[in-house]
Amino acid sequence: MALSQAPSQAVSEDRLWNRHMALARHGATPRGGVNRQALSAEDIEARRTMVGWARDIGCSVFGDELGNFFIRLEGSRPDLPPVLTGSHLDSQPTGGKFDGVYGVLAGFEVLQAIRDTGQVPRRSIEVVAWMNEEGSRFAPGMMGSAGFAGVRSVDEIIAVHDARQQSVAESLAELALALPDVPMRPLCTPVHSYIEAHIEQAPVLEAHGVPIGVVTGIQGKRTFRVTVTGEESHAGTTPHRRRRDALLSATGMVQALERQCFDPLDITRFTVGMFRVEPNAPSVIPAKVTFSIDIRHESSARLVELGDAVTPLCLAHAGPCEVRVEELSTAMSLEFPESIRSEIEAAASRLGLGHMRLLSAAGHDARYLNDHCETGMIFVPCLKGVSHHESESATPADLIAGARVLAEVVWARANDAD
Ligand code: HGY
Ligand code: MN
Ligand code: MN
Repeated sequence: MALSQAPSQAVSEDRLWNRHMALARHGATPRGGVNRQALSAEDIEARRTMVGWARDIGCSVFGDELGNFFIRLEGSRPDLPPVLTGSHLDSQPTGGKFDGVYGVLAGFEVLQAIRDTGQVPRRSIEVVAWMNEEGSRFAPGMMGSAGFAGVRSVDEIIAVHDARQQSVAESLAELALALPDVPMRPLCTPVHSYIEAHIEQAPVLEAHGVPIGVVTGIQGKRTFRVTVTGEESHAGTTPHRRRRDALLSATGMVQALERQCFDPLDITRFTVGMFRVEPNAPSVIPAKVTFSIDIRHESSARLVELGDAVTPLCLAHAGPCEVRVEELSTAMSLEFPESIRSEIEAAASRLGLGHMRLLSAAGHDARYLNDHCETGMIFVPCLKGVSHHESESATPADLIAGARVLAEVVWARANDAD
């Protein structure tokens, strides 16, 4: 292997694809998707696989108290803050093989390519798998990156419970028991810059026939949990005038919120993805309904208006029930620095790859790194823009193209003069 070969020329399309298929076995679903929720047994096994791969190429691995997982390629100046890349390994319950995983494996492919060329970067380079980006098991998502960046406290994060009342703290203890040979290090270590590669999860790149997305920023997002409390009673003997039906009140709230968020320009994104009825029995009037709200908009001002209307609307439709509205996360629209955006563009141009700038409608851990260090994102197309679905797909050629651009940017930043 030529020693002076650029890492972007040493990445391997087959190796990258095969690693995606190997990790997809952890939490594989019968319909070809992945259910690998945060800190689940499947998530732990995917990490175990990556620990093996990392050690096979001479990299070291680390964890932190929030379950973030790091793979480190030592540089000639290990005292300098590293260049960080990566994403997440956890998935939605009916997730796909590429959401999050691509950023972790593209970063790892860059490390292996650098090793294969026999070169040593000046700065160390680390690949991270953030804990619980998706927020499907423990809400809200992006816990690992938010904790790393100091946006959420450790105490707040580890106290969150899943639907079976298991806490993040208990799950982190299970992780530590399962992978005892992954050394721990302090939560927030200095970082020179962070670049995350991700599938676009929307159809823009595919529609334009462009292989590389230079991500300009991430649209804002506010999430809520609403708890409606009524009273269970007999479906056959309880007259309407005596009912405190939590489901009727909750559905009234959802319809009112949908009307409030209706947007003729179709820019507003309003979703109730989780709706839990208790006791959920056909002949019992629902005593309690818990539902989620996910509102997104590229205009922060509009997002403030929409989010601020949630509580008054829920109260107005409570009827005979009580209602509790908790805002779980509040994240305004953000822009990535021009410095990294233009480096990604220049890298794509050097490699002869078409590229275009676009805003991310999906959320990413890069949100929280953006206030911590110079941060940027690289998108690659996915089939029909479909994601958070078991049919999520991408092509080996698009995946390796993104990895080449990532290699160019990471290698340049790891060898910068300052
Ligand atoms: O919901 C999101 O935007 C991310 O894919 N978890
Ligand atoms: Mn993701
Ligand atoms: Mn996702």
